[in-house]
Amino acid sequence: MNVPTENLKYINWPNNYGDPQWFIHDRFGLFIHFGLYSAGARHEWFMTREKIDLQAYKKYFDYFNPDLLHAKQWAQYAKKAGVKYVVITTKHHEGFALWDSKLTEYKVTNTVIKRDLLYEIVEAMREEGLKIGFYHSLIDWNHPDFIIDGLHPLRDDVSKRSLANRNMDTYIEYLKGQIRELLTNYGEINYLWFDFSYSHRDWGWAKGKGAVDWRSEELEKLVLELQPNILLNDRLDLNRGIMTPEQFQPNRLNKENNQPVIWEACQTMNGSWGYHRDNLNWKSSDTLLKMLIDTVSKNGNFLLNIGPNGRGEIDENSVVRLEAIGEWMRLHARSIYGSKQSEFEAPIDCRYTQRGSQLYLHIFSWPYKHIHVKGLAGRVSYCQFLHDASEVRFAEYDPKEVITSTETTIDRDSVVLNLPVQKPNVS
Ligand code: FHN
Repeated sequence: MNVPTENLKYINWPNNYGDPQWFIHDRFGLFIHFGLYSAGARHEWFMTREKIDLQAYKKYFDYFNPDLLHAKQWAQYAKKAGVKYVVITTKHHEGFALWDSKLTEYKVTNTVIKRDLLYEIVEAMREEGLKIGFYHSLIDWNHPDFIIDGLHPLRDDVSKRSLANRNMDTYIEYLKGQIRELLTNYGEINYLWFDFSYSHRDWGWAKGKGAVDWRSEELEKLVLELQPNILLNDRLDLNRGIMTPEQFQPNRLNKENNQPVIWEACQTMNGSWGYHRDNLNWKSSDTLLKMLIDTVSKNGNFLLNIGPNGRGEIDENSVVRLEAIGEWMRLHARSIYGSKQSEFEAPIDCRYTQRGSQLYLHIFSWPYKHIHVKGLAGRVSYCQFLHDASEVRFAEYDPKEVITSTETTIDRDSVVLNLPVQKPNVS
């Protein structure tokens, strides 16, 4: 495949992966964690954290009935929030299939709801023009042949079962079979988000299996055979694909060997990926918005998570934040879509995002008395504050007209932009 020139500047992006231009342009995605754990209402890991054995956990399967799930409503919230793609959990670590898999009885069409919810969600998102990503867990706490390891103490029922009876190769064939179902029966899938394995990166929390255990090369080959234009993240532990740091904001451009990589920060609204009834660590809309802007200012994508509850509803706390971000995006999406990090260093407590020659100054703290904008001399013909102080638009660069300073009084404060005359020392 002829890799577009833009990609050539990104290392760890194999020629046989899909063209990432849409991803790099779109910048903003919605992560959706939804499964049996949503009915448990206390984080998607509660089965392991509380050492609940498979038999006891089965009650969530027996009672799972998201009767208030209206996929069209989910899609409308996503669209209005300004996201351009969604990544939905097909199967999380619990092993429950959100689609009508022929390879397991542990699936949504065997629950009270009986419907293939993944199909409904995918169709509704597509109708809103959103690209489709599938999250798929390599880990499977339900499958009899999956050898559980990793961060948390083994559940009693697992340690009782002799590990000798487990055959990871049998599990990997099952894993490949379900990937085949997902990438064959649901139309074009734009992004595959495997989870999780990070033995090659020192991000602390990820232990356990790696590319050899997952037979990652085979999985990758199968995915690309079924969906040749698909993008993959880097959690097959092959050190290639979209780098996906989670729950933290890198403090600099993500690079490897000093070359930019394609990366995406995934963040929760409240510290829990799956619905958590009692979790009170909600980030404000303002904080989430700044994280989006900060990520783009560092040439990354922002994947914001929601965890619908066991009835299939997106809770009010999440809706409020989606709507607030959507209102900002209504005014300023042009500083996000198609934008990336600027060649200039932004003033303190500000961020630049740049789209072509259009520079956007995002002012994070307000009121602001003076902003000294360095290194733009000769590159800016005028600066104007649009109606919302979170965006200042520098017009097209015009080397002829140089302004040395501009004073613009805006509704909340006057701001002085000093534009030195020397040529920018663009490094
Ligand atoms: O263990 C999972 C977790 O539940 C969640 O799905 C996140 C999302 O990036 N990935 C893993 C590590 O935290």
